[in-house]
Amino acid sequence: MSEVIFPLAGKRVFVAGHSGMAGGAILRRLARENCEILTADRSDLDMCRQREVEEWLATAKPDAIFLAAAKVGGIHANTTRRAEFLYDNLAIETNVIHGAWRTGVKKLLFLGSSCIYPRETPQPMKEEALLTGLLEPTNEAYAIAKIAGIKLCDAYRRQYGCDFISAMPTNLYGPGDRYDLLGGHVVAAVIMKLHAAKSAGDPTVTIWGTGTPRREFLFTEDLADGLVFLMKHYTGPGHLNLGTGVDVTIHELAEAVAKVAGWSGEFVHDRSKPDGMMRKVMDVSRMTALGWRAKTRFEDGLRSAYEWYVAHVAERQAGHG
Ligand code: GFB
Repeated sequence: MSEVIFPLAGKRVFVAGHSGMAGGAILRRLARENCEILTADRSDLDMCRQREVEEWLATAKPDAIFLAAAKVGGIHANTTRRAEFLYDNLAIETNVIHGAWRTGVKKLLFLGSSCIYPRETPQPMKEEALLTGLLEPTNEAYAIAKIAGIKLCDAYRRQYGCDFISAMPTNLYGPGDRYDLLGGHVVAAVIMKLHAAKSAGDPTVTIWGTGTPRREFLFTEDLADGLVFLMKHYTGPGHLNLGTGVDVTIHELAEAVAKVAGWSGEFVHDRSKPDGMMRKVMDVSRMTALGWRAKTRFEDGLRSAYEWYVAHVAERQAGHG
C-alpha cells in the first residue's frame, strides 16, 4: 500500500455536506482517525452564498475538507431540475474551493460522479476518457458542474500550489440515502417499491425503463473508506475513479433487492421512463494500484441499506400513519 503523506490525526477536518448519504458515511469513517471533525448545519451555512462560506471557513480554520456537499438525485431529478443541478453544484464548488484557497486549507478532496464521462465512452471507463465526447443528456447539467469541480481543483493546484484532489465515485447506495420515489437514485427507489409490495402483498413491481442498462454500485461505507484513503495517501492533478469495477443490470439489481426483502413476484417495465446511459462501469485500476479496493459484497450492502430504510424511514412513516 502507498505511504501516508497526509495523516489526519490531530487535524481539523471539515465534512461539507455531512447530512447527506456520502457525508454521513465520511463522518462514521473519520471517527476512527483521531481527528477533530467540523460540520455546519444548513441553517447555519448556505454553501451557495460565497460570503457565508468564506466567513465560516475563516472562523472554523479547517486543515482539510471533504467536499461532499452537492445537489444530487436520480435520473428523473437530473433531467427535470437541470438549473438547480447546474447552479447549486457550481456555486457550492466555487465557493468552497475558492474559500479553501483564501483561508489556507492544506488539503481538499472534491467528490464528483461517474456521469462526467461521455455517453459513448469505452467501458470500463478510464480516467483519461474525460472530455473526449458528448455527455449523456439525462444528467448533462450535473456532469458539467462536476467536470468544472475537477478543473477548479486542477486550476488552484497549478496556479496557487493548492493540494486539492478529486475522486469520481460511481452510483452510490447505503444508509442515509434519499428515499424519494421520483427524485431518488435507483437503489433507493427499488428498495422502497419492493418493501411496499412485500408489505401490501402485491404480486407486481414496476421498474423504470427496460431493465437492461448496466450500473456499478458502491456501498457508502466503502466510498468513505476510499475517500479517507485518498486524503491520506494521494496527491496529484486530475481525478481518480472510485468504484468496484463490477456492474449489474437494473433487472439484476431488482432481483437482488427482492431476495433481500423476501419478495417474490413479477417485474413490470415502464418503458415511458428513460434508461439513461446503457452501461456505466469504471476502470478502478488506479485505485487498486495505490492499494485500495472496495470490500463490501453487493448482497451485504443491499441488506444493510434495506434494513436502514425499514428502521429509519418505513417504520417511522407507518408509526405516524
Ligand atoms: O440512479 P439512477 O436514477 O441514475 O438510475 P443514473 C437510473 C437507471 O435505473 C435507469 C433505472 O436505467 C432507470 O431506467 N430505474 C429503474 C430507475 N427503476 C428506477 C426507479 O424506480 N428510479 C430510478 N431513479 N431509476 C446517476 C445520476 O445516473 O449516476 C447521479 O443520476 C450520479 O446523479 C450517478 O451521477 C453516478 O445511474 O442514470
